[in-house]
Order: sequence, then structure tokens, then C-alpha cells
Amino acid sequence: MYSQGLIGADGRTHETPEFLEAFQKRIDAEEKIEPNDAMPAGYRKTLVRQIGQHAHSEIVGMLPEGNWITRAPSLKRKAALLAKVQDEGGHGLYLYCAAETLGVSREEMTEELLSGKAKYSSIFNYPTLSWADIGTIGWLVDGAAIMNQIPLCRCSFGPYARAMIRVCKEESFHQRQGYEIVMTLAQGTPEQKAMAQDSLNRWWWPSLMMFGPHDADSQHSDQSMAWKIKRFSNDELRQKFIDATVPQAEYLGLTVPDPDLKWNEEKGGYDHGPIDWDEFWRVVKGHGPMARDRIKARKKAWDDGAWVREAALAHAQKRRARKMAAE
Ligand code: BYC
Repeated sequence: MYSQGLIGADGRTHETPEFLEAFQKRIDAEEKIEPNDAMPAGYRKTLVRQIGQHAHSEIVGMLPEGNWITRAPSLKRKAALLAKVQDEGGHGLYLYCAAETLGVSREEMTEELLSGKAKYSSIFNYPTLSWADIGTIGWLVDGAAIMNQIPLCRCSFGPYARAMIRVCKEESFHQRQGYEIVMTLAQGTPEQKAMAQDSLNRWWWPSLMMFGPHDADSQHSDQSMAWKIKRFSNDELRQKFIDATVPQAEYLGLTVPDPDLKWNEEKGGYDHGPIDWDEFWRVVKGHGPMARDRIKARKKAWDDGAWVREAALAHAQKRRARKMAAE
């Protein structure tokens, strides 16, 4: 039976209106949905898609920064960057675990990433050309991630919401270490300041794109907000990010590369220039500057790690057999 009211992620559902209404009541009452609870197939599918994409982003996000670990300018910077990249690996693992509670395996999710079926954040398809990029990624990319992820701590799906609490705490350390790198450069020699400005010029627009298409073009937002997976729309979060970040750039003495950026007293926020959505969709569809390298690196890591997964599985099977024999 097709419901006339609530829909699934694919636009239709075989679930009864009574079931969907009862589920929506739980959502509206702010109850957390747990893995063994009955849930609409569309809700499950939306979460697997979003959590999977989020997990892949954390793991792929290790690559552009990992590129600079050996070239960090001091031991202190190297240790902080190493810790940050490790945190991101951890975030990916919590998120894969959260998705696994919905009945999808890590192998399936990884296969989807490697085949190009599953997406990861557009931002990680851009190259890290200078040390300043490591600062800018922490400042802008982690800053955007926090803006997007704080509301996810209140997501209706329990395992995702709980994973986000720890992730957000770590992201805030990441954001501060990035801002501090950019501040050091901005207050350094003219060459260092120019390096920081060049980095801001290259990362500003891709950071705004991280929040996804404008609300009018966001196919999933309405349903995800009704299910309280998302609490704010893409444009709302983008606006909050711009309003928080522009004063930070001013404090650094850097210029945001948007000639149309202007404080709008009436709305109490900044107006900004047009985002290049053609570039966004090109990158999302796998044609970003670093897309091929990123997937190649993930495929190599997955293939090289096959023997470790097989050995761990064989070890677990042996232990289980020994335990059963002893019982
Ligand atoms: N990049 O209907 P929409 C991090 C896709 S990790 C690529 O608005 P939704 C970090 C979208 O998937 C950052 N694709 O979708 C890590 C959909 O395509 P499909 C990752 C994008 O889901 C390491 C289509 O466009 N954060 O920060 O309602 C170091 C239509 O969009 C993007 C997360 O994943 C994009 N930017 O909203 C440092 C957070 N935007 O799936 C930092 C969790 C949109 O129909 N995810 N698309 O084929 C979310 O909050 C939401 O999924 C989004 C998109 C706001 C991203």
C-alpha cells in the first residue's frame, strides 16, 4: 500500500500510513530511534547514505592532510597534525560502526566508495599545495564541519547522534589548531601572509560548497528535516558559517575572496556572491582535481589491507572454535 502522506527516501513507500504516522510521532516527541526499532525503509536508506558518505569523507579527508605530515615545519606542528589525522581515522570508524547498526557492512560501503557509487565530501577533491593549506583546512573545513555536525548531535538516530558528540569535541581542537597556524602565518613575514591569503582564496568557495546545494535544489532536505536527521537546511548552516568566519578573517587581516560580501543589517548576517554550482556538481560527480588520486589511494589501502582483514577473521574464528571446544 502506498502512503499519500509521508514518503520514503526514494519518493514512495510500501509502509502503511498508520506505521508511518506512529513513527513520525516518535520523531516529533524527540525520542531517539535505536537500531532494533521498527523504522521506515526510507529512513534507514537515508541514514545509510548520509552516514556512509560522512564516514568516507573522514577517511578520504585524511589524505590531503597526510600529504603534509612529513613536511610539517616543526616537531610540534608534526605531532599536532599526526594526532588530527588519526582522529579523523577514528571518526570514520565510529561512523562506519553507526552505519553497520543499520544492516550494511563496512565491506559493502567501501565497495560503493571505490566503485564511485557512494559520495564523499566535495572538499577533499582539492589539492593541498602549501603548508598554509593545513591551517586553512583546520580553520575553514573543520569549522564548516563543526557547524554542520553540532546539530547532528541531536539527530533522531541514536548511534549517529552519540558518535557526533565525541567527533565534535575533537573537531573543535582541529579548528583551533588550524586557526592558530593561519594566525602565525598572517602575523609572520610578508611572504607567509601572502601564503595564508593565497590559501584562503583557494579554499573559501569550496568550503561554502561543503554545505550542499541551495535549499531549492536539495532533494533530501525536506524529508531529512521532517525525520529530524537534519535540524537546519543547507543554506541556514552556510549562512551561520559565513557569519562566524568573516570576523575571524578580519581579525587575521586577511581578505575573503568575495567582492559581493556585505553585512546586511536587516537580516543580521552577510550577503554573499554567487557560488559556482557548475564547479560543485562537476566535483560531486567525480571530476574534481584530485578525485582520481583519492580513489586510487583508497583502493590501494583497501587491497593492501586485505591480508590483515583475512588474518583477523581467521584468528577470531580460531578463538571461537577453541572456546566452543572448551565449553
Ligand atoms: N559533497 O539533497 P542534498 C569533515 C550530495 S567530513 C559531496 O542537500 P543531503 C572533515 C548529496 O549527498 C565532511 N556530495 O543532500 C573530515 C546528494 O547526493 P545523493 C562530511 C554532496 O544529504 C576530515 C546531493 O548532493 N560531512 O568535515 O540532504 C577532516 C543532493 O544534496 C555534498 C558530512 O558528511 C558535498 N559537499 O545534505 C576535516 C556531514 N553536498 O546522496 C573535516 C553529514 C551534497 O542523493 N552529511 N551532496 O547521491 C550532511 O550533513 C548532508 O549529507 C549534507 C548534504 C549537508 C552534506
